[in-house]
Amino acid sequence: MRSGFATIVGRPNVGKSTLLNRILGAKVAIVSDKPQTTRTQVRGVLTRPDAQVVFVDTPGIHKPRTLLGERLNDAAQAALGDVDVACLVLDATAPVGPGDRFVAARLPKDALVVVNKVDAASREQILTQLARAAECEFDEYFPVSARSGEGVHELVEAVVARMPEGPLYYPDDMVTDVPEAFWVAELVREQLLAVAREELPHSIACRVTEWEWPRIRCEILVERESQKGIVIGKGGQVLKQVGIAVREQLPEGAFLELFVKVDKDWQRRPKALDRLGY
Ligand SMILES: Nc1nc2c(ncn2[C@@H]2O[C@H](COP(=O)(O)OP(=O)(O)OP(=O)(O)O)[C@@H](O)[C@H]2O)c(=O)[nH]1
Ligand SMILES: [Mg+2]
Repeated sequence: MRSGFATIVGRPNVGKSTLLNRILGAKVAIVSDKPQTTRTQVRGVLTRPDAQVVFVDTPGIHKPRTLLGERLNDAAQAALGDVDVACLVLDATAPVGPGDRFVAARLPKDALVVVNKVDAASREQILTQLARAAECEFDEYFPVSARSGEGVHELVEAVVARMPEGPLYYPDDMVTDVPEAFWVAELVREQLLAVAREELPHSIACRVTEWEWPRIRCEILVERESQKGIVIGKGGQVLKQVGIAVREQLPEGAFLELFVKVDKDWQRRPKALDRLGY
């Protein structure tokens, strides 16, 4: 039996969480087209007869502008200590830039490089990205599409091959350690991210405050009064659609209550961040 930990890192929006979900064949991390979607480490457990790999998805490493940003970077950085394999994810459709090099500089030399989104890139783009990535002199390179699954099998085999012999760290039927209430709050945030624009995605936080099955109460925090109206929508339309979309992903019978609250500048306040688990 081989077992161990593999961390997935990269700058925001390169597709780390999509990749984690694809590897597991299950949705354990929320995804959006806005940067800084992931705000905590998310563990996804892949168990097979010969191996167990705990994949750790992380927040995209970026230049922080708020305390939240600093905490996101810290969470990603912390996930790099004491792992068996580090996977650096790059976006095949965007040039390798200073943001990627900043992350690369923090990785061990035996990291695996994943060039993601090959479904949306030309052959030329993919080759250029691989050549750029090769300048960092890492061990192995994998062109993949987290969206279609192309190349993901090869990546997983390479990760498994690098795992040392070891015990099961998690029960073999466990796919993630994300607590249920936290997950529901994430699903609500995912729906809001899909409709939010500009600064709003960063200003939204969600927290389940009551769980008396089938009744779940989830608070949506925004930072300013003006953002409240956008989240609620005309005649409550936005909230209503969010509720419908989230309920579809919950066990039948769930009764979800959504409340919007202004928590001024929560992104910059240590206590507010602690309370949210960031
Ligand atoms: N075309 C294409 N799009 C992808 C692929 N993987 C991810 N995406 C898209 O890229 C965007 C970002 O995906 P995420 O998985 O949220 O990216 P992330 O790296 O986890 O982002 P952060 O959590 O913000 O750091 C989403 O719109 C995804 O649908 C891929 O293989 N192909
Ligand atoms: Mg993510």
